[in-house]
Amino acid sequence: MPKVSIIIGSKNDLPVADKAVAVLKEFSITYDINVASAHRTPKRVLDLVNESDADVFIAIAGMSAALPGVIASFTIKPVIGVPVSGKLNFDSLLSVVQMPGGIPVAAVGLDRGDNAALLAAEILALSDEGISQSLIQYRQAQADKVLQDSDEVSEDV
Ligand code: RP5
Repeated sequence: MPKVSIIIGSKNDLPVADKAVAVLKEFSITYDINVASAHRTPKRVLDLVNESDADVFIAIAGMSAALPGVIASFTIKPVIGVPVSGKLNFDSLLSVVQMPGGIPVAAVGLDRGDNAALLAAEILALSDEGISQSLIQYRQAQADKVLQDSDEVSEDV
């Protein structure tokens, strides 16, 4: 059973994690979620990664967001980093994106827990036909919505 592990740096990051959870539930993807801080509980981060049976990690953190990179340093599984918005925004964004060579993190936009889960689904879909079909349907539904929206707003004056 494909699985995603979500780790948030603080309970205060939960609203961003909820966006990821909503998508994972929509695709019936198994997940777990834990709070662990790269700065406050580094040993716990290591233990969570070592003991995890997940295929993909989603790491969500704000400020000096070391969490995604630290998780990536402990595993060769894909890590998707979600920077959390705050007073500055560039702090977490750059902390997640600007990884040194050799330890990549797949970064999504500020607070984009939804995109992180979709990217995780795309990774899992490489070896899961059910998730692959769900993604195709999801894309079609998005396209249909755009056309429906266009019909609703279009005017030909
Ligand atoms: C980060 O610092 C957490 O991911 C959170 O986004 C931010 C602030 O943490 P709290 O002080 O709100 O717990 O490590």
